[in-house]
Amino acid sequence: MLKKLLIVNGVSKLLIVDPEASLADVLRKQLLLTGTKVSCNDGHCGACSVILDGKLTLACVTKMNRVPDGAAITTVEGIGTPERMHPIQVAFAVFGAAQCGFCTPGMVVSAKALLDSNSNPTREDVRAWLTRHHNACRCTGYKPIVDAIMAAGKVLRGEMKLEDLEYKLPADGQIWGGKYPRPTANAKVTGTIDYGQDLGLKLPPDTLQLALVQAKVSHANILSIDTSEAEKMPGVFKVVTHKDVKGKNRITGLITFSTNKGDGWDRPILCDAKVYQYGDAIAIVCADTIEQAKAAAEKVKVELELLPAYMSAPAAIADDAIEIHPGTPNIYFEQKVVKGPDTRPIMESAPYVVQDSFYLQRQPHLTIESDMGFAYFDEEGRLTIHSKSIGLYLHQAMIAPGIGLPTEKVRLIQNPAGGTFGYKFSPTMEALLGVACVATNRPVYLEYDYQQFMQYTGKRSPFFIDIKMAADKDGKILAMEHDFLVDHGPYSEFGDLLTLRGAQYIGAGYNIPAIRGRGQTVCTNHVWGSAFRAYGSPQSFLASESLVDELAEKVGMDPLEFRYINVYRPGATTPTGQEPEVYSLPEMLEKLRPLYRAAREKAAQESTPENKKGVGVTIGIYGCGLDGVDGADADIELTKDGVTVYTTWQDHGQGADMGVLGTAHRALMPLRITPDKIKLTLNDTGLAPNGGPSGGSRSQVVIGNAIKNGCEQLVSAMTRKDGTFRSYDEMVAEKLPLRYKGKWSASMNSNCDENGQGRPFAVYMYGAFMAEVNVNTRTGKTTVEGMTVMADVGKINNRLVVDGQIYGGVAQGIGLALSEDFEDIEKHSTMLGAGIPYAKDIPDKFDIHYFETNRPEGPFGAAGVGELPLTSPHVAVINAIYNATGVRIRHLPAYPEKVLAGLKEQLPA
Ligand code: MCN
Ligand code: FES
Repeated sequence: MLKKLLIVNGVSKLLIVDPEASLADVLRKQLLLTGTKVSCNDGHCGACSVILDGKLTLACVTKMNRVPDGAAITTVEGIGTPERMHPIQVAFAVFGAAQCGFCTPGMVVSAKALLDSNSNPTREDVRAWLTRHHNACRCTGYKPIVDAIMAAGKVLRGEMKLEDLEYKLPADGQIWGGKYPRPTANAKVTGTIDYGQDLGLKLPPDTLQLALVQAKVSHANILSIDTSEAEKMPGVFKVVTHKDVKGKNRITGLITFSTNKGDGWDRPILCDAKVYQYGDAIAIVCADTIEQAKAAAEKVKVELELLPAYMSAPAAIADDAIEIHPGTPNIYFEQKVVKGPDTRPIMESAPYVVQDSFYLQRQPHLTIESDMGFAYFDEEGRLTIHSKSIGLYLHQAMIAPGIGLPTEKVRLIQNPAGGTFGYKFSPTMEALLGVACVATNRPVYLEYDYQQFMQYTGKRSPFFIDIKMAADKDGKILAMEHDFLVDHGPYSEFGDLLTLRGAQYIGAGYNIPAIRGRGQTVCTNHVWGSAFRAYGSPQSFLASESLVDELAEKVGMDPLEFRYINVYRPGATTPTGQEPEVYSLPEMLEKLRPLYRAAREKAAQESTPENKKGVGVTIGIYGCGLDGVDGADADIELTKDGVTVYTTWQDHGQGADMGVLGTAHRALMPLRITPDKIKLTLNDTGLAPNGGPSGGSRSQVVIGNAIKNGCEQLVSAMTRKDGTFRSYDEMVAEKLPLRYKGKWSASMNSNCDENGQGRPFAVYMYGAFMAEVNVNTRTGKTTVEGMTVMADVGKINNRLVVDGQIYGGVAQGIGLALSEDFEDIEKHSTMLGAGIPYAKDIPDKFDIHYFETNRPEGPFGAAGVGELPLTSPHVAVINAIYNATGVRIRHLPAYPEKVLAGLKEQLPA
């Protein structure tokens, strides 16, 4: 042990530390300074940044034996507090630079170190600094962070007053449509919000620490599991295996399509008969300390009979492939599309026909926070599970039978989440915590390290797509055919729904009178497919938005003009045969046209043989909601102090708090209450009614409508005959109800049928993307130099949130185009290895143009936004690479070596 005297945030602290412990662990666990976050533990993410003797330092990779005695350390807590925020923190809040907020303390500390060393940096200096210091952010696309640091610099240099930076309520008191900072912003920028890992440090002392015994192979029969040696290890309370699970020991995928050949009960909580993928949980060691739990996990002996591992859809459908789930074929679902007349004669006679094949990779979510949670029995004897779940009631239904408890005996609560981007649509952590808590009857805590997180959480499912399109002599699209495989990994959970997404979005945006298509869902042994932002559409648009460029070229038209004549106009229908609710695409392309022409001209002028510039465009569309009749509940209660909203609008980091507040405040405008009088009681199945999951960009529309409905009921109950309003005391005196049940359902919708035809969503989001790239022909490296987004997300609730959604989603699209993958289970299990984009990888030239078309079915005209920005920006990049070089990348990501190989093919033999 080492005795260290440190000056932490200006205060002397005497500490006895393990020389091998990291500075981050000492700050977090011994000093409870939990503003310093730990995630990658590898120096890749910067969430643990602190200032050590004036130098920006990654605390997770700094061992205590390297920290000098007497060192001065500044953490986020030393920069400012919620009562006295530093200008950097104020700027982060008002620029929307903190979304999930998990990277934010590290960013704030990094910004402080930068401005201490360079009081007047340029935007490029800021971007270079954040990149050099590995400050990664998965939510914001970096631009709001750079904006915030630049503004803070101005205040610090005395060029702007702090009051001018701070948010002020507009004179009319309206926050809808404005830039009100989200309610959690101050806690995020000061590092005072507790995420799951922070709450985990504050659990009762008898909490058991859990370590998983996980498969190190991808497909095997389990012959035996021997826990005897592990049970005898120091500190071990119990080793939980499938034998201890009282219920069905399965997480149900809640199959809703009768044509699915599986039954949805294919995912074990703890493996019993088979291992289906690398990382599958086989046992849980429950011990006093995490070190003891991990040591004992090493001693669990699992005897396996190896089986062939099918690591891609084509491998799993080969003639000699065995069934991964015996009794269910590896192709377990098929979705057809039959729209309009037969396509074959059209393809045979059309003047222009193109066809091609595409592959979109297994994109990892790469949240900065990994996955963790805890469980205990509450005062009513309910198994209570805290996690990052984004579908609390959904997950209750998916895990309760497996654990062996009635759903009402399982209470789920969402912790503040450091990003999910959809992976938390799948419950895994929740079920593991549940069975461990039931088996031990003690509070339990489980955390994945970053490698476990990468290997044992779902990923975007790869699609292999063959596609063909025909156009007439004027360039009007006549017909489309497609055939695709979905590599969904071993678990069926929502795989059918994902396949339907292919049917809904391949070719979306264009009026295509005749379509024949087929999607097949394939069981494989690679990591299971889970929801990922824009679910199913990046795969779909890779195929159709690439092929549309190819068709435009064949017809001899400019890609933007070709799109312009084919996009939805009145009379057009979607691939599912639905009439769009608005027609904003033509106007968007008109607005994009001059920008596009200027960009193409600039690219042509600036291109050199070594640095070729190009411009690509795409359109993107996504529905808001779950298919068919989606609905939500939200309770609105009048209290002595104001109004409380109760619902489950789970917060990934997107800004559920702001969504609820902005919508409720707008709906309660007649009462003229200020936003601070609206209290949010969210995301606890014990306290709030079911708003449904936060997926499918549904919350603003569906939950927003339920909130609006509840608020309207309250306002109506408070209204006197003369139009004035009763006070709380008057409502009580008149014995009028104080709590109102807001409800909404999309009853105008219908599910798609076996031919993929229906009216699945009442409200859609529409967009167009333009990417400007530079391709270095010597290295093959593509750099995105500019992004322009045209977005119709209906009327905007909060501008900061919506801007942030678009910047962040498009940044993930750039990563998808160029660097991100999870194919190699070892190499791609770190943030860096999986290709996370840093600040310099995302352009600073990044413009958004809004088209706020009123949505009659949306609350106050709003559509959703979350998924629009990741529908097709990656294809705009791919189309731009083609425009620059003539190389078309069909198998993503566009690694430099693939671009180089394409360039080589162009050379004369
Ligand atoms: N909003 C608005 N005005 C509109 C539409 C939306 O101000 N016209 C706001 C809403 O109030 C909400 C946000 O934008 O705060 C997103 O709203 P919506 O599109 O309804 O989506 P959800 O709230 O259902 O959020 C989920 C969506 C999805 S599906 C994923 S995945 C996703 C995403 O949002 N994951 C995210 N955005 C994310 N952002 C962050 N930072 N982290 C994630 O994990
Ligand atoms: Fe940066 Fe979420 S706000 S990772």
